[in-house]
Amino acid sequence: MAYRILLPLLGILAALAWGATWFVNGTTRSWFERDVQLRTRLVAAGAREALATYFRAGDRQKLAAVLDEIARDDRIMAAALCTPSMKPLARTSALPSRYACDALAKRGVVDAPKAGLDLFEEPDGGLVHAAVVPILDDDRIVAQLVVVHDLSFVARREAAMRRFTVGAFAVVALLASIATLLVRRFTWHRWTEEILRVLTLGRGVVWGPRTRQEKRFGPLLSDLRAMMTELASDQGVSAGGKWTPERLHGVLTDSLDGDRVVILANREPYVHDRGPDGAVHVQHPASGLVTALEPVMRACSGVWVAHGSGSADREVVDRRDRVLVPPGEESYAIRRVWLSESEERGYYYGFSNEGLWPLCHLVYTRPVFRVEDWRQYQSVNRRFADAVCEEVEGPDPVVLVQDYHFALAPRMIRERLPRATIISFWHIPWPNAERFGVCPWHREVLDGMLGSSILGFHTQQHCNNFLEAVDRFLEARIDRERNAVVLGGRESLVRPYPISIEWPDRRAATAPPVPRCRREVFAELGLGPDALLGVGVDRLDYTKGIEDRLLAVERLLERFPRFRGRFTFAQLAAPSRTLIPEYRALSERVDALASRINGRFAEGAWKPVVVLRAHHEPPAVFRYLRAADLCYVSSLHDGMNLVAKEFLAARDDERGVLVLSRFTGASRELTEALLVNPYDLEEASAALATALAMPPAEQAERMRAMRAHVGEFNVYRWAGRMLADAARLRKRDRLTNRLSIAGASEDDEALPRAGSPSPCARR
Ligand code: ADQ
Repeated sequence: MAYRILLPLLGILAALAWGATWFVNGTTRSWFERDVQLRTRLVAAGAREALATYFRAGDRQKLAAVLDEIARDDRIMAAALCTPSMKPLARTSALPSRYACDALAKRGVVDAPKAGLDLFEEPDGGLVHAAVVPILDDDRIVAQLVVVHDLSFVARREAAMRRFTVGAFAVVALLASIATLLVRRFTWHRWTEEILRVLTLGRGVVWGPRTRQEKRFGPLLSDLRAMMTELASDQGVSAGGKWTPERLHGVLTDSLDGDRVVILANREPYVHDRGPDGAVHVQHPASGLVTALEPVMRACSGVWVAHGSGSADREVVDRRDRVLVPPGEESYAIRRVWLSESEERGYYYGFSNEGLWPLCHLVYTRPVFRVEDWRQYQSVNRRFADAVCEEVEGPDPVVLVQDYHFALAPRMIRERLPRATIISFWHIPWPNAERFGVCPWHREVLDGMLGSSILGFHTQQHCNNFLEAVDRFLEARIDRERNAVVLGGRESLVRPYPISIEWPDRRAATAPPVPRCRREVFAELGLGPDALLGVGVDRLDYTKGIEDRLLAVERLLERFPRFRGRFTFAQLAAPSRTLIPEYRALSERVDALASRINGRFAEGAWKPVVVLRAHHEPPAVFRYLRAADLCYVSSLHDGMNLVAKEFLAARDDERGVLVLSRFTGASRELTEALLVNPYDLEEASAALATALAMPPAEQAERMRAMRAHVGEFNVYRWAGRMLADAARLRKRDRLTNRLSIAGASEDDEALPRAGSPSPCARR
C-alpha cells in the first residue's frame, strides 16, 4: 500500500529538484553577470583619470602599467587599451588573442563603441566575459578599455549548487518517505486533541474539569497568544516599506502602547539668544545629534531634557523650566537644566570634550583627565537623571539617553526607575579596549552605560569594541550570540543602529532650485559662470580633518594646473568648543593654512580657498550644498558624519560628487562615493580631480544609488528600529513577570503585577 503514496511523492520531489536547480542556476548566473558588469564599470571609472592623463602624454609604458594594475584583481584575466577605432595601444601579457583590439573589431565591437559590448565565450569549456568601455576625456571618447573577466568560477559554483540542491532534495525525499511510513503506523489523533485542549484553555473552552496545573498556565497561555499576534505586527515594523514620521509614530502608539519618549541630550534643539538688536532669536545648533533627533521628536512628541545654554533661554521657559517647540508648531517640550560656569567647565568642556572626545577618536590628540572634571561629570549626570525622572509619566517610561555626555545617567535613572526602558545611543566611535583603559574611570563609565536596556552604536565595529572593553574590565557575562551583556542579573543589548537624516528632507524641499542656488552662491563668492566649486561643512573640530582637506586642495592645484584659476573650495566652519585651547589653536592653524594656499595660487580676483567662519542656519548650508560640484568630507575619524548624507539630500538634481573619508561611519554605507584616506594627499587630490572631471551620467548614477540608500535608511528607520527593539524587550519582560507569577503559589496573590502603576521611587 505504501508504494502508492511513496511513488507519486518521490516523482513530485524529483520534479521539484529539477525545477529548483534550473531556477537557482538561472538566478545566480544573472547575478554574476550583473556583478561583473558593475565591477567592469567601477574598474573603468577608477582608472579613467590615469588612462586619460597617460593617453594625453602618449606614455604607453604607463598605460601598460595601469592595465597591469587592473589585471591584478583575481577575477580579471587581462585588459587592453585600444583607440576609438579599435587599433591596439597597450595590453597585458595574458590577453588571449581572440580578445585583442583588432579581433574584437572584427566581431563588430567597433560599430557600437558608445554602448560598450559584453561578450560571452566558452573556449575549452571555460566561461569568459569581455567588456569594452569607452574612456572619456572632456566628454570625448579618446580610447576603448577592454576588460576580460575569467568566469570559470561561475561554472564551478553552478556545479556545486547543482550537487547541493540534488543532495538536499534526496535527503528530504528520504525523510518524507520515513515520515509517511511512520504516520501510517501511528495515529497522532490523541496528540492533536491534547494540544488543542491546552491551547483553548484560556478561552474558556474546557473539556472536563480544569486542573490546578491548567489554571496556573492559563494566564501564560493567553499571553503567549497575545504575543503571537503582537509578533506578527512586529514583523510589519521591520518589514519593507518606507519609514516616515507617521510610521514611526505608529510604532510608538501600536508597539509601545502610546508611550511618549523622554530624550536626554546635552545640546538643545532650539537655543534662544538675545541678539545685538535686543530681540530674542532662535538658533538651530550645528550638531549632528540635533540634526538627527529633532525630526524624531517632532514625530513622537514628549520631552527633550537638555542644558539651557542660550542667553535668553531663561526668559522664555515656564515655571517648570519648559518651553514648547518648534516655534509655531509646539509639538514637544524642551525641559532646560541650568548649569553653573564651573559645572559646565568640568562636565562639558573638561571630562566630556577634553577627555572622552579625544579618547574615542583616533586622531592623535591626547585626552586630558582631571579628577575635578570627573566629579563635576558625576554630579551633573545626577542632576540630569533627576530631571528625567521628574519628566516621566508612570513607572516604566521609554527614555532615550544621548551620547558621551551622559555615560553615567543610565545607571542613575535605572536606580530610580527599575522598570524603565532606557535606550542609550553613543554618537561617536568607541575605541578598542586597550585605548579605552586609558580613562582612569573606565569601569565606572562602563557600569553607568550598562544601566541601559539597549546600547546603540553606529557600527558593528564599535559594538565589538564595547563588548571587548566590558569583557576586559568588568565581571559581567557576555552573550556573544545575542550581543548582550548581563550584569547584576540585568541584561543590556548592544546593537548597531547607523544614524541618518530625515528623508524627504524638509530643508531640501524648501530650498530654491539648484540653478538659483548656484547663481547666488557664485555671486557671493565672486566666481565666474565657468568656475568649479567644492564645499566643506563642519564644526571647527580637529576630528573633521579640515587642515588635511585644505592640503588636498593645495596638492590638487600643484598636480593638476588646469584647475588653477577655476576651482574654489568654500569651507563653512562653525566655531565650536572655543574655550578649549586645542580648538582655538586649530582655528588659527586653519586660517594660516588658507592664507598660505591663497598666497601661493591666487590670481587676480580668484582665490582657491574661502573659509566662511560662522554658524550658518540650515537653509544657508543647503544652498551651498546645492551649488557645489563636489563636497569633500575628510574626517580623520567620525562616528557617522551627517554632512555626507545632507549633501545627497540636497542634490535632487542628481549632480555633484561626494568625496568621502574612509574613516567615517558613513563610508560603510555610501560605497558609491569616491572613498579616500584623508591623510594620503596623493589619493585625496586625485579623487578631487576625478570628481571635477566626472561625466554627468556617472555623477547621476552614483547619486541615484546613494540617494536611494539614504531614502530607505533614513532617521525614522534608525529610531523605529530602536523603538521596535525596545517594544520587544518590554513584551518579553511582561511575559517573564507573568511567568514568575504563574510559577508562584496560587495563594501568592500579594505579588505585584507588571504594568501596575507605582510611584517613581525618589532618592
Ligand atoms: P557632529 O560631530 O556634530 O555629530 P555631523 O554628523 O557631521 O557631526 O553633523 C554636523 C551637523 O552640523 C550637520 O547637520 C551640519 O549641517 C551641521 N553643521 C556643520 N557645520 C555647520 C555650519 N558651519 N553651520 C551650520 N551648521 C553646520 C556627532 C558625531 C557624528 C555623528 C553625529 C550624529 O560626531 O559622527 O554623525 O553626531 O550621530
